[in-house]
Amino acid sequence: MRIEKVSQHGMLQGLMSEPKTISAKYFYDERGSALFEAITALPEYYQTRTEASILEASLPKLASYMDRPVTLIEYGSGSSAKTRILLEHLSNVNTYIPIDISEEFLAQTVQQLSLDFPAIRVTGVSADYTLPITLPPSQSEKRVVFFPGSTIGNFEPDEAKAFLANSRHMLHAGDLFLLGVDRKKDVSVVEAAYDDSAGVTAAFNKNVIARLNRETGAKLDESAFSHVAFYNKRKGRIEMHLKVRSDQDMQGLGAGIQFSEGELIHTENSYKFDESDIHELAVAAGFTVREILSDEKEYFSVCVLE
Ligand code: AVI
Repeated sequence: MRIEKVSQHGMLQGLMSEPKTISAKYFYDERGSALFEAITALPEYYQTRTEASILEASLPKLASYMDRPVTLIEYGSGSSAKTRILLEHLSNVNTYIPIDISEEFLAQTVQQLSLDFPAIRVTGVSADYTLPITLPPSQSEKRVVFFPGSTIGNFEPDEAKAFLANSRHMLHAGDLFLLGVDRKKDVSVVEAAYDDSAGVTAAFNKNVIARLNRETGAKLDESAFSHVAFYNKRKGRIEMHLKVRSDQDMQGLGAGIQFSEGELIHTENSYKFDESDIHELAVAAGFTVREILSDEKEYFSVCVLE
């Protein structure tokens, strides 16, 4: 009976397992998405600004790869902030297809970009980009997929390979895949990025408890969970967890699920990559690595895959 009830909300699935998990996809409700935007501007979260600086510094190089009319396709485009750098400077991009799950957000982005870039045809596709997608027809000769932000790091290694391999199927010889990846580096730098001094990442992580309360009637005490983030060196990933500070019983749809003091709920993995990881991933998915563009400290890379 309880299992039947639990299956009514996806967030509860992982809470039935041992150890308990909540899929990272549940971070991104309206508040979670706003908190993530705030994370990208934090001093400790170097990823976003570093990737933008790599793109800016690499524009001539990127332009040389885009020697023919290009359709730029972006997975999980959000506000398309980084893409603006490409749209502004890569004159061969004549079509831009942002793909995002949030239809409302996408509509706003498409409207604004169409005004800002009247020469570029902007067609939004509202879809879950991890599933097969049919793209609108385009007249360009070359397709370039852009998947920034090291979102690939939130996939498990096998999922990442399968996802890239699937994406490759919609590309033809000479098309490109631009993949943003966060690099392996000093542990203290990575851990600070996931446990910032202003507590924004902690709020982002704990927002899933608020969401459980709202959407399943769980009646959990939000202050009874604390944010934990650490680098797992063996697996090459940052792990985020919620630590239970005092025993809690869920109400509502998840009635019967109990949290014990000291228990960890695993909420996210964020894999980091060195050069050999990048090659292994690309080759397993059927791509060739044309070039790895990085900042001076090699904190982040934009990989040009073909
Ligand atoms: C979206 N993704 C690439 C972010 C990351 O760094 O793994 C999500 C995030 N989690 C905590 N801070 C940011």
